[in-house]
Amino acid sequence: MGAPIERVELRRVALPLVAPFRTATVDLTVREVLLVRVVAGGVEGWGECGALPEPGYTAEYVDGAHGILRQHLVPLALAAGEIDGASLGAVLAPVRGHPMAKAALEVAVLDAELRATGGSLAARLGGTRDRVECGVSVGRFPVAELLEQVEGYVADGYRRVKLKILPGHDVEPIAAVRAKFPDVALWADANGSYSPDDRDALRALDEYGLGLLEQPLPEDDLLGSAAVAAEIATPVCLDEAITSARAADQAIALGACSVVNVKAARVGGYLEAVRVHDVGRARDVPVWCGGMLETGIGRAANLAVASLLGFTLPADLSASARYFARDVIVEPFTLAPDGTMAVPTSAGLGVTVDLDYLDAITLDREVLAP
Ligand code: OSB
Ligand code: MG
Repeated sequence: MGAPIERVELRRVALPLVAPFRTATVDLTVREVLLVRVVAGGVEGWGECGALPEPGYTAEYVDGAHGILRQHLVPLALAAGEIDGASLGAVLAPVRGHPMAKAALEVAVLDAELRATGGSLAARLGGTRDRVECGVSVGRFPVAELLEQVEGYVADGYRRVKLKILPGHDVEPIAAVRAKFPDVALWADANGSYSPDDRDALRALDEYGLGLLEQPLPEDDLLGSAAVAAEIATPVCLDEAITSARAADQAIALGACSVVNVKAARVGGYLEAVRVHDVGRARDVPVWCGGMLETGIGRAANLAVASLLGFTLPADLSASARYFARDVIVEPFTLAPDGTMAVPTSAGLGVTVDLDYLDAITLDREVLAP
């Protein structure tokens, strides 16, 4: 099935962020991002790698993803002959780990395949909604600035606000936002920064009516997460810990979470993200689409997967302008006043890459061929 890959371009670009993004584990003012451009059967496809420049969120980082793609993943794909999105996973399986690098190659292959046949990625994944409910993930700021940021996002219409917290920087920002916006749907994301000994601090968050608390403990502490989930009223959601559909199934079975953040980058691709979604549906656990501060290329793919019916909570999918003064696609993504974004409907990712702008912000570009 499919066509042999003729060539693969690995391109690194840098986009300044409109506001800094600081979490317990990440500190960014520029989004440096690795893009993958595949040509198969004479048709081009694009993918975006979720990896950040530093290995603070998970172990992957831009240089590492670039290296594993150049040295291992792309050569395997080029040597595989006829290939498509569905068969790529088995071709890449000899490489352990590196889910973000694999996901970037997978989505580029899917985009090329779908642009050749005319279907949208959303339809290919089984998505049925034409609009997705959107939230916004806000980095850490001094409280006055945080309130200003949140005020802008609430005015824009975002359906919920997610705050980044860590021990010692939790109650103050949460209480301030809750006091000023009593009705806003509010979530908190700890990025694994608490320890099981911080139970009192975590219990203290129950007062603020949070919709969920994301990844309170380190990613490998599922039993600890189950203990926290049993002890606090706020629903526990896992992000970093959910590395596959199997991991999701086991985390839910253990009681480690009652909500799952689905990020295709973190689970190795959009096809596995659909399987995580299916686990959520089978176990009656709500899932929602997380993000990695993607450009319009990755955002298009996230909108496609978020259009599946099991994604029942607002996504970390915000308008292009929330991240960048200028996005890398010709038609930037915009938020409707009702807090939704349209799912692209044309072939593949359904977006047109702005090559002139991309060239202007390119740091490095290489082309690999058989
Ligand atoms: O933990 O969800 C996270 C961004 C980079 C790394 C980790 C996370 C995030 C976000 C951003 O929260 C969500 C977005 O893309 O808007
Ligand atoms: Mg998170």
